[in-house]
Amino acid sequence: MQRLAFKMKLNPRQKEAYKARHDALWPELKQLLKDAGVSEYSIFLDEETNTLFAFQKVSGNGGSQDLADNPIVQKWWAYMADIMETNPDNSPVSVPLEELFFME
Ligand code: RM4
Repeated sequence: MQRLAFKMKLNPRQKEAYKARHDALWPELKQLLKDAGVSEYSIFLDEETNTLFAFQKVSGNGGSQDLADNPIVQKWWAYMADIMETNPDNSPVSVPLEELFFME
């Protein structure tokens, strides 16, 4: 099991919309993430910079941001694109973060 973290960018004044959409996460996306080996997936917001900090455990070769070929993920990214910084394919701009400390 590997721990992954990455940051993304939320558009200004979109905290409520972002949280509401995630509170209603599509069941098919949740199942897809679990089937891909993603667990303990949380996303935090730094309101000062609108930076989203994502953490997840992964049991496979990649994490949530490595599922770009999946149509459900593509549909979700298109759905979220209006409130996030995205790449031309609607994927959220995601910057991997290096773990410097871990305590059991
Ligand atoms: C995020 C972003 C991620 C996705 C989660 C569920 O806003 O779209 O790629 O894995 O939602």
